[in-house]
Formats: sequence, C-alpha cells, structure tokens
Amino acid sequence: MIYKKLLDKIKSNIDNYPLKIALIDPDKKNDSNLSNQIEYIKNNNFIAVFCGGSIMMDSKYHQRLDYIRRNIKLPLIGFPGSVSQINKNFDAILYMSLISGRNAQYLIGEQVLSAPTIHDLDLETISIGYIILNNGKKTSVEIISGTDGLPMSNHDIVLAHALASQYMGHKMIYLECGSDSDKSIDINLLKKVKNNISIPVIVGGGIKSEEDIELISKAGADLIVVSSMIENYVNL
Ligand code: 1GP
Repeated sequence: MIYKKLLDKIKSNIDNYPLKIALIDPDKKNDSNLSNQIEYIKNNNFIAVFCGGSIMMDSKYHQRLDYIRRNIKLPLIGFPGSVSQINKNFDAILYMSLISGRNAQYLIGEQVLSAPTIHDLDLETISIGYIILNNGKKTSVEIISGTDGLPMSNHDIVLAHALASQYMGHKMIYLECGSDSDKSIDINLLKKVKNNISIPVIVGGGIKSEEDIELISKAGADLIVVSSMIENYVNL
C-alpha cells in the first residue's frame, strides 16, 4: 500500500528531513527532456513521483507514462487533472476533491466518472482535500478548474477548509500554490494549518530551490512537491 508507505515515512521522519516528491507533467513541453528529468529524479533523493497536469497539449500522455514507468522504480502516483489521465501504470492515485472551489465537476463529477476505471484497474486511491491558494496571479489549475484559489493571506478561511477536509475523512490535504507561480506557500499559513490539523499536509507550487524546500519542510510540510524546478534545471 503506497499510502501506508508514505505515512510510515512521515511518521518516522522525526528530524523533519524534507520528504520530496517529483511531479512529472507528461505533456508535450517535456517530451525532449523526459529522460533528463528521470535522471535528475533518480539522483536527488525523491521518495516518489507524481504524474499529471492541468492540460495536455498533445495525445501522447499515456505513451509518456509507459516510458516513465519503464524507467523509474520509485512509486508512481497519479495526480490526475481529469478522468482522462487515469492510467494503468500508477501504483496509486491521488483521489482529489477540489475543496477550495465550488465547481461540482471537480468536487465530485470527475471522481464519479473515474471510479469505474479505477475499480477495473484495481488502483489504490489516496483521498485528498485539494486546496488551491491564490497569491495574485491566476494559475493554470484555477483556469482549467473554473475556480478561484483561496486568498493566501486569509489564514482563517484556509484553515477552515483544511479542517473540513479532515472532518470529511480525507487522508491528506494538498496545499497548491500553482505550478511555476512566483511565490510558494506563506510559511506562517503553513504553520497555522499544521498546528491545527492532524492529517499530513502536502505542499506544492512555486518552489524554486533546495533552500525553499528546507524552509517549507521546517515549517511542517509532510510532503513537498516540485516540478518546474526540475524542468528548469534539466533545460539549463
Ligand atoms: C505541484 O503545481 C505544483 O503542486 C508544481 O508546481 O511547477 O511550481 O513546482 P511547480
């Protein structure tokens, strides 16, 4: 069970060592550097790989996932932007409900559409309260989901959503600042959420360096997701 493995890693991480997860967006833009991204991931202490994205700009998503699966031994966890991104190569998928928004399609619609395929593939699901945070610039995930992120400065509202997620029985919450956004999470917000909930917190979006990762980990993030940082590094 992938969830159990992640939980064991989090529980035994008493020194707050950053538990890093690489996110690969199996999109056209990453076609030429996929093998370099995989090499980078293998050499930089990642504990798992998330795969998915808001939008795919060609039809080769599933082909790229076959390639990633053949070349990576780490747990491969789906981070699907929609039902069309469910794939047999995943060891588990994040079964997310976009609770920062009020768009029924992403609260329950995509979940219902994907459930029969997930059942047929016998995929492990990890239920996630997905919370988009907004810090000024509209991000792809907000545009595609037709929702607005919660204002990063309104700590009480973000905390209320995180608590609701926990009470609804989600296994983890995911604080999403948007891919390649200028700013990653507000550290004080992260501390506030962490101090008030008991389920693990995943943080991603706008993380630019190992120093950022260190800081976010020290503030309490249980799992830290990076994507653009890897893409930018291999494109240098
Ligand atoms: C995962 O959307 C993020 O939660 C990825 O963001 O591309 O900024 O790392 P970056």
